[in-house]
Amino acid sequence: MHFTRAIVRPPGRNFASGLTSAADGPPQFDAALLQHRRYCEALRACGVEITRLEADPLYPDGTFVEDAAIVTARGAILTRPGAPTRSGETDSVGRTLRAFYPDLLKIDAPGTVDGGDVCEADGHFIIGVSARTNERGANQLREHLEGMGYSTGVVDIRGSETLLHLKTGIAYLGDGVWVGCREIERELEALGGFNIRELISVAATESYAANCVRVNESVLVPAGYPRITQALDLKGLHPLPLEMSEFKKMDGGLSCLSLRF
Ligand code: CIR
Repeated sequence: MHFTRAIVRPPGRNFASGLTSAADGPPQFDAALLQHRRYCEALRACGVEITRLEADPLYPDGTFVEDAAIVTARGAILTRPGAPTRSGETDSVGRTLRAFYPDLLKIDAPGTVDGGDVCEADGHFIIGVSARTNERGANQLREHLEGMGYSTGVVDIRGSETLLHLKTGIAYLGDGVWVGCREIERELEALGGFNIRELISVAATESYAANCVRVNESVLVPAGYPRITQALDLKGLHPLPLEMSEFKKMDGGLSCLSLRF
């Protein structure tokens, strides 16, 4: 899919008060802002026009905008994030998205969905049931997506100790090429229903880099993971390494920082 737009929200001053399971210490605000700026520059370099939301002190995790919506070529769905402290993030994302998608759909209670649990591969959507996305939410999302003419599949990642979201462990790079950490590989292959021409396995030491993002002719990848970066380069996928250290401290990956469409 060719992207022309992205919605982002820079981290706010209380970013360090968000949710995290990482034990790397609190993120540094100035460094996070700089990393976010570089992320936006990379998106622009890939040909994407950026709409920037204001940081909201009520929502320290609000910079992870991907969790608040599922945005597709045929329509968009506002989620109902699974963490109670994040549920209000959808208000401002919804206001902005309506300018592009007047018929915005939504997930209703008691369903919950985090956008990080939804992975699109050429019109097929894999939905992860996780600690954040429940079965009711996944089913509502399937109905919405299938109503738009897409196909869907569900994978249960609740047994995983390391995957916060489905896309913590996999990324689809187009043309049948996937990136996956070992933990999710088997589930992915068992799921079927979509094209797996090639699966690039991410080493356990580089598992954070499984969350990479294809944006037009490039792949945004976290800096500091030489094996995956080299593998992408060898395949002509144009990796663009971006420093993500401060977002990693808050359990966030590259994909979470934008809604691309
Ligand atoms: C959270 O726990 O909700 C945030 N601190 C991190 C969310 C990361 N989002 C994502 O992987 N899609």
